[in-house]
Order: sequence, then C-alpha cells, then structure tokens
Amino acid sequence: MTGNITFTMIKPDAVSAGNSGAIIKMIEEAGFEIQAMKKTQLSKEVAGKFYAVHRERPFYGDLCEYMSSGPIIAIILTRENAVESFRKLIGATDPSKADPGTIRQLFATSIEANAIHGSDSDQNAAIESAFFFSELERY
Ligand code: IDP
Ligand code: MG
Repeated sequence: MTGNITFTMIKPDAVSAGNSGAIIKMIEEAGFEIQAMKKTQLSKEVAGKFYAVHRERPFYGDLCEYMSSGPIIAIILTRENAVESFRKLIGATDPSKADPGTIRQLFATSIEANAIHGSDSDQNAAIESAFFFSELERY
C-alpha cells in the first residue's frame, strides 16, 4: 500500500536562478496538489538535522553549507502513489544520469546543487513534512 503524501524542497540553486515557478508548474502539471508551501532559509544546523541520515558521508559538510546558502521553498504535495511518482518526476540524484525531461535534468547544475529534494519513502515523507510544517499549516 503506497501513500499519497510527499515532501519536496526547491533547493537554493534553483530558487536563486529564478526557476521555482517553472518547477512548481511541472509539479502541478504532473498531477500533484500543493497542501502547504513556504519560503525560508535554513541555518547550517537545521540543514544538518534534516540531512542527519547522511552525516557519515564525505559530502555531508558541503551539503549542509550549500543547503543553508540561500532560501529554499518547502512544499507538501499530494497525489496517488506520491513518493514514487515524484521521484520519477525529479530524476536521478546526479543530473548527468537523470532522464530527459526530469526536473533535475532540466534545472540541476551538479550532483550537489541538484535543484530539488524528494522524499524517498512514505515514512520519510511524514517525518520531513512534520519537520517543516505544523498540522495547522496544512491545507
Ligand atoms: P536524493 O536527493 O536523490 O534522495 P541522497 O542520496 O538522499 O539523494 O542525497 C541527498 C543530497 O545530497 C542530494 O540530493 C545531493 O544534493 C547531495 N549529494 C548526494 N550525493 C552526493 C555526492 O556524491 N556529492 C555531493 N553531493 C551529493
Ligand atoms: Mg534522499
């Protein structure tokens, strides 16, 4: 049984390049509905907490630096089979390996600055949504 919620963040590279509107349009055209959305800037500490699962990876320090380098847009989305279909829409982590027409293939600039986040499981979608939004902020 798959759930209908996923969580995404438009990352600092895509926000500062002025690509948020184009990315949100692609997300809506793919049938996702926005349930909650906000623009904010993460501190290095908060970015580190969000990506804590990666703390042993060699790129962790750089990732926290990058994710706190400018504003991000956090969004809760709903659609049938949300997690899996959203991961398809965004494409592979490394944009050079992302399928044509995916958000990362179109907008990412590197494996680190890869334009967008997408939850990797229903459980993490719930955890990540709660990290950014209270129940009251959800539509
Ligand atoms: P995902 O975002 O496709 O789920 P993860 O493996 O969960 O990929 O990694 C989280 C984020 O860490 C990536 O989106 C990317 O910004 C960054 N990242 C992942 N692998 C590398 C790497 O090898 N070098 C630099 N940054 C990386
Ligand atoms: Mg991931």
